[in-house]
Amino acid sequence: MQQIQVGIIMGSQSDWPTMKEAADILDALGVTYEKRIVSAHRTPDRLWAYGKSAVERGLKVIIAGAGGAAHLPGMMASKTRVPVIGVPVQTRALSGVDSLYSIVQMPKGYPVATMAIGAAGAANGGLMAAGILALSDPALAERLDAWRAALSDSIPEEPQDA
Ligand code: RP5
Repeated sequence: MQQIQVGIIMGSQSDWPTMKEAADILDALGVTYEKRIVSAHRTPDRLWAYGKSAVERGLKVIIAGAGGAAHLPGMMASKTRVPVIGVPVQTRALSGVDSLYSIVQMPKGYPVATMAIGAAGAANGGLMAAGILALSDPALAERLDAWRAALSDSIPEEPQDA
């Protein structure tokens, strides 16, 4: 069985449409991952067990998405030294600013690499994880360079009429 490199975790099933953006990027780049619902509030024991075993299970990066009182990324960063990328999920009540503030203001000592709110943040979380892994994986580095070049090439020089 292939070693899982990235853990994509989220606070709720309702976060999956956002976090799938990260999974799609990892699929496109050939990075192995698992996806799990791990809620800081509803399944705290699951959070603890996941964080406690992350290093021994060989995870290299964790992408954690949550919305509202979004404590999952920070709590995971407290429990494991595996780098945690935080994705603030967009909420209806406060548009995800609540999620962003909950994730980004970590106390000194336990960092979370916080992405933008919503789908772009989740996709960038996937790219950030791939970039970290590419430092020690030349084949992945080549695929990531090609992905970036293709995106660049897809941008027209002139705007078109609608
Ligand atoms: C958070 O509460 C989750 O990360 C989710 O973004 C938000 C709402 O969860 P549900 O009520 O949709 O399950 O814990």
